[in-house]
Amino acid sequence: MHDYQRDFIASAIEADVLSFGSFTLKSGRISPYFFNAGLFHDGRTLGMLGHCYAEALERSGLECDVLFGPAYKGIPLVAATSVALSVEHQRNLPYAYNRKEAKDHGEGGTLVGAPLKGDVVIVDDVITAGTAINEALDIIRGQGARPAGIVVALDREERGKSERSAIEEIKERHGIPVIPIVTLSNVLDYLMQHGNNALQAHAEEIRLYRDRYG
Ligand code: OMP
Repeated sequence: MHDYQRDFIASAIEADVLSFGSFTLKSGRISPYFFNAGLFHDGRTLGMLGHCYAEALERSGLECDVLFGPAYKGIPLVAATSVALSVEHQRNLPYAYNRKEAKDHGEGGTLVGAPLKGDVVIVDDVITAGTAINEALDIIRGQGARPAGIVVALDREERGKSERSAIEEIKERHGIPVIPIVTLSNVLDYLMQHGNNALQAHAEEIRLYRDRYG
């Protein structure tokens, strides 16, 4: 694990972005942990998030023309990532995001920001079963652009609708990479190495969940 990944997990635990208990997911599964990126909601942690997404993207070597943040949670993420890419990596990329409801006055439409052209990288929070990301892929293709890859905060390493993980399904079906800042395995390693007894007990529950759905 790199330093930025360790710092990311520590910040997520500190801000309750990564929390433990019993959570019903979008897929209906009951999970012993939940990752709520919306709780990174101040300037320092948003800056840290942008730094981590930019780091993951740079290290992947993935090239693209535009960044896209799916509404709603992807919107601050894509903005923070583009700032970090420009300031820390001298890579000034245009970015865009969508509205959930089409605007019927003013400039109209559902897309805001740079035109979606060429190779587009999606910046999103979490992929579990892959439903949310398929909508974003449709939006990009609908504009005549090409999805080039997806950067996410956490890969939950969970099965999608079939026996393979949702991320494996996306990679295979769309032929694009999915780049996480951290995986569930990174989180488990961190909890076992740096966590107190309570956090290590949560790690055990998460392992059981992974045995069932991973
Ligand atoms: P899928 O559409 O099933 O891939 O689920 C992705 C969405 O689930 C995310 O965009 C979140 O809204 C939500 N989610 C989280 O934010 N964090 C989690 O730990 C788990 C989920 C989830 O419901 O699966």
